[in-house]
Amino acid sequence: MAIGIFDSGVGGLTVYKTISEHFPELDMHYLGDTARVPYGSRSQETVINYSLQCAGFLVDNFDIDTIIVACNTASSYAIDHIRKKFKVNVIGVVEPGSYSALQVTENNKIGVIGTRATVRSGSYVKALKAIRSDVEITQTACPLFVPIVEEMLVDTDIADMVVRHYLDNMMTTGADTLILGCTHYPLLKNVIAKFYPDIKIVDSSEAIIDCINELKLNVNQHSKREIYLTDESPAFETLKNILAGGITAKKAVLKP
Ligand code: DGN
Repeated sequence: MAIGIFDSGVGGLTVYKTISEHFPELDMHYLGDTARVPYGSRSQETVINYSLQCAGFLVDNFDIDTIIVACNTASSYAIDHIRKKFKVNVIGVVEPGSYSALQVTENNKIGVIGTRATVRSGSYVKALKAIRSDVEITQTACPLFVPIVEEMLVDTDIADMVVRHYLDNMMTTGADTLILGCTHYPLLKNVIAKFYPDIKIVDSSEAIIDCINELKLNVNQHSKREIYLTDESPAFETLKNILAGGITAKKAVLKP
């Protein structure tokens, strides 16, 4: 048995890396839809359609029993559709991230950052309120964070300026907890912590580890790792050594 992970591109490798570290013996197949990234600026209908194709690729080609929807945008719009269509376990990042944030907040005030589409969907707000209705939530879309990560600008003044540009206002709301609601944002964790050392940062990729543990998956001891991309990706070449152990990507062709 194995896990299939998909993302709109290569950002989901943050999730792949976290799972690899926690479950080194598990077989994992990653699909990045690099031909059609970003999902964050697309319509709900398109995100659902693309996400079903990605899930279909994983189910058709590998003996998987679990799909991890690493992409927050896809998790926000398509998780119910994927659960309905495929008879495997489906874990997204929104519910586990919300649950973790509610575990750590001390003042019941939570900030959520993500792509425009994730923020617009209100998925984190719904998930948080479903668990605790009186929680106070502030959301901010941070569209420049993705290019900063993919252009390897994390350790520069540009990253510092952009982090402050998006987050200074949010920090005045008194939120004590911040959900990183986008695959790329964990790579900016240190920059965020540098400017807002008191904020508790929730990384959804870590939050899903408990969900995988709960599934009690049978492991084969193969530790097979495969990465598929729907198109060449300069961002993959940039990030593969940091996030994917230097593995070479194979070409994926998705069925329409
Ligand atoms: N993977 C996307 C997400 O987590 O929302 C970010 C990249 C994108 O599609 N914009």
